[in-house]
Amino acid sequence: MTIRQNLIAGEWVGSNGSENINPSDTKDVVGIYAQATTDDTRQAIAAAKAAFPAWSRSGILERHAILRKTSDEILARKQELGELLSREEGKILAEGIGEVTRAAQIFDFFAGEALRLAGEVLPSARPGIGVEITREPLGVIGIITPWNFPIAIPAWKIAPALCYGNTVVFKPAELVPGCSWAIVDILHRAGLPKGVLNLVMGPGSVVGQTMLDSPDLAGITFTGSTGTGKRVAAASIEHNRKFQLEMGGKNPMVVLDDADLKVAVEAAANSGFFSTGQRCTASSRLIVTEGIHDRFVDALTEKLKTIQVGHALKPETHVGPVVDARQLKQDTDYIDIGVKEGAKLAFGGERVERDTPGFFLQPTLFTEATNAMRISREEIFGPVVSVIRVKNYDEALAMANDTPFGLSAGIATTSLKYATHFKRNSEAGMVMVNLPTAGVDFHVPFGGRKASSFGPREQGKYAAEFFTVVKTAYTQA
Ligand code: UN1
Repeated sequence: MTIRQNLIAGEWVGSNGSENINPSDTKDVVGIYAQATTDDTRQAIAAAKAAFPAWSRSGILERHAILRKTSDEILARKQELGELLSREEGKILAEGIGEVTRAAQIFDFFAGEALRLAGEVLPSARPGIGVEITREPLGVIGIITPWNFPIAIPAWKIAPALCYGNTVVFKPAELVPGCSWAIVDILHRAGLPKGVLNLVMGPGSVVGQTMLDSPDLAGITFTGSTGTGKRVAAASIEHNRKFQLEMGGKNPMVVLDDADLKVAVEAAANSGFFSTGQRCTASSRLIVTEGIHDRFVDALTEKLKTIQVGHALKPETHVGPVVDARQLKQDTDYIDIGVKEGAKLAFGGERVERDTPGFFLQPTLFTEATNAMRISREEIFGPVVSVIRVKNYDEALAMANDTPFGLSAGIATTSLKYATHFKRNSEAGMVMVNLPTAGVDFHVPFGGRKASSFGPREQGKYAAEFFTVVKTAYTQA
C-alpha cells in the first residue's frame, strides 16, 4: 500500500506510516498515512510563515478560483469521498456523502466570500479626517480537527482561513487522516502556492504539542475535547495568540405535552443516535413533561427497535459502529455508570456482533434519569441518551440550562408561546424548534456558550471574526 504523505512547503514528504483502520471491519486497512515528527511540524510552520506575505496580498480572483475548483472537485467525487469517510469514521454512507456535499458547499461559500471582502469608510469625529476600517489576515493559523466530522470540520476551518488570506498548518485527528489528505491534495492541485497549506498528520503529543509551543502561529482553531481545548487555551495565552475552541456538549431536547409526537420522536432519534451519537450537537438529555412522557418513551422505544446497527457501507444500516475501541469502552463504562446511578435501562446497552469485526453498540436509552446523574452531566459521545421526567415547561427550561455546556438545545412543541420563550431563554449557542439539535447549515454561525465554546463563531460570514484582524486607519487629506 502506498503511503499518503504530509504536505510541507508544497512537497509530499514522510515515510513512517500508520494504518487507518475501518471501525466497521478492523481487518480492513483504509490506508497508510505518514506521521509527522516535531521537526516536520516545525518545518511546516516555517513554510506557512514564509508563504504568508505573498498569500496575504494575493488577489481575490486567485483565492476565489482555488476555493471554487476545490468545491467542484469535492462535489464531483462525493460518492468516492463519502465511501472513504464512512470507511474511516464509521458513519453510514448516506451521512458520509451528505458530509462531503457539505464540505463542497462550504468551499463554494468561501469562494464567494473572497469576492465580497469589504470594509467601512466613516467620517472621523474631527472634521477633514476620514476613517477606514478594514479586515486583514491574521497570519499563520494552526488548525486542529476531531475525528467525528472528517471532512466538514476541516473544510469549515481551512476554507475561511485561506479565503481571508491566512496560511495554514493543519493537523487532522489521528483516527481519520483519509478525508483530510484528500482535501489537501485537491487544494494543492487546484493551485495553492507552496507553503500556503501544510498538512501534518500524526499524534497530538508530537504534532499538536509542537504547534501549541510555536511562537509563530497567530491563531489556533480547535474542535475536540474540553480537556485538550483547555490546553490549547493555556498555551495560546502564553504566546499572545488568538484561539477559537469548539468542545463538548450535553445538549437537551425538551418535549412538551403539546408536541407532535411523531416530530418529537424523529428529532430525538435523529439527534441522539444517528452518526452513532458521535456529534457534539447530539441530544443526550431528553427532558419530557409528564403528560406525554410515557407515550413518548413508548414511541421512541418502538423506533429504536427498527434501527439497524451494522457495517457503515451496507445499505440497510441506519447506525454504524463506534469509532474505535477506546470510545466504545467509554460508552459502555457510562452505561454501567448509568445503571449504578439508578437510571432504568429501557433499551439497548449491549455490544452487538456482525459478520465483520467492528465496534458495534446498540442504541441505548435510559429512563427515570435525573439531571444530577453523571450520565446527564458528562459528555459520553456515543449512542447513549437519557430521558428525564419533569412536571412542566418551567422545570424543563431550568433543567435544560442546568449544565456546564451550552452548544445546542431543542424543543418539541406546537406552542408558539413556549417555542418563543425557549428560543429567548435557552443558554445555548444554537436553538432548534421541532428539529434535531444536530445537523446544522453550512452558511450560518455555528458555536456555543459556557464550556462548549470559546471565541468567535465559526462558519458563514461570522467566520471573518476569527480569521481576520481589524485595522482602523485615519487619513487627513
Ligand atoms: C452538525 O451537527 O451538523 O463536532 C455539526 C461536532 C460539531 C459539528 C456538528 N462541531 O459534532
